[in-house]
Amino acid sequence: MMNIKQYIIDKSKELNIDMVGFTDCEPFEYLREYLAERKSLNINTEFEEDDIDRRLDPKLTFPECKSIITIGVSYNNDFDEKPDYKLKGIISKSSWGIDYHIVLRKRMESLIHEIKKVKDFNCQYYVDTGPLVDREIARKSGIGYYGKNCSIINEKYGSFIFLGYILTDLEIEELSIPVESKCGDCDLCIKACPTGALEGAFRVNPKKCISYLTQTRDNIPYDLREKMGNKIYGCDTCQKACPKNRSILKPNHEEFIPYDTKGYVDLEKLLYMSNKEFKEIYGKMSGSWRGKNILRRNAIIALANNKNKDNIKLLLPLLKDPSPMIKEYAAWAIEKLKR
Ligand code: B12
Repeated sequence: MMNIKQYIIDKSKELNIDMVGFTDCEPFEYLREYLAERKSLNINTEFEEDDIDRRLDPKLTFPECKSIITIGVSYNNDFDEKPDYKLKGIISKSSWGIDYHIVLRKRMESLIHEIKKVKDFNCQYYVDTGPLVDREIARKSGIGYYGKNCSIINEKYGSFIFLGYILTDLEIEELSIPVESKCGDCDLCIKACPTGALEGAFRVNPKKCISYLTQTRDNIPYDLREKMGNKIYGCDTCQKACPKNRSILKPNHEEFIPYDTKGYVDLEKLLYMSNKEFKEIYGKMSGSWRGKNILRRNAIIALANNKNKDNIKLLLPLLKDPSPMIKEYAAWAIEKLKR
């Protein structure tokens, strides 16, 4: 009989899947206390499944689950071409090119298709939006270890990797072996975080994380607005500071080349862009999922942070914007720039 595990590993390579690993479907009971603590401190986010049981137990999502195939795909593309906008905002690497949910789902669909050629099986697959804790599945599957910034770091590809998993009813012998954390004494990520969101090793307070702030619809506290700089979507600071992201493999997958945006937004243009134009330029990137106004809000914060009084005239028309959120942030930004 053929070795299904080796077959999956071989097919993954052919399909441009950089990392693949295998684990069982035992619940991650040991994370229960931490998840409950985050909830009681109100630092869990609106982007995660609320039901802790469902976060921990794969069988509550897929009752027939016997094994999990986990994939990792690098998005650490080199791209240095800067657009010549007068006022630039930054888009994090996780939102370069085509939305990773689509890219990884396609990779997994192709893999499932290949496996079905040799063995019939049932499965469910997820990227980011499933109820389970993706990073824990990746750790258990040997894809990588937790960095002190909480990101999963793969030894060959670093931490700029997206994760996906397939819950299956396949019997897979010889599961992957998790890798020990290799951060050692290094705490460069903790020191680099502009807001102190990394409150300790392996402890991120999402409510202070700039990535969260760029996505939430909640009101952003004034002191944190100031620390967002000109970040319009996501934040790469803790990963850029990480030495484990140096001297690593960079497959430079075509899908994550930021052809449309070059990794930046034109702040001036974004503020007054039509929905149609927004869709054309930013529609394909993962960072557009919260809609145009959230990114416009972040652009207002960026204009306030760049401290140039000339920005006031750009902001004034926004005091009449149909969105109460935009009006409020514009008023705050104008006041801040006047000082
Ligand atoms: C909510 C969410 C966010 C929130 C909260 C982040 C967070 N850390 O929880 C916000 C909006 C801030 C966010 C930001 C980002 N996210 Co996000 N996010 C998620 C989501 C939907 C849930 C995360 C979650 O479960 N958090 C729960 C808490 C408990 O997890 P945690 O804080 O990471 O804590 C872990 C460690 O503390 C560890 N741990 C606890 N105690 C101890 C003790 C020791 C000794 C050790 C070793 C470990 C350890 O276990 C915990 C559980 O995994 C997942 C997808 C999913 N469904 O799982 C993506 C996901 C985690 N995000 C991802 C990405 C890419 C990002 C960003 C890099 C995007 C960006 N550039 O802006 C940043 C990174 C921020 C960071 N440093 O974590 C990837 C991570 C890939 C990777 N290589 O790790 C994921 C897995 C999506 C995916 N499928 O690819 N995200």
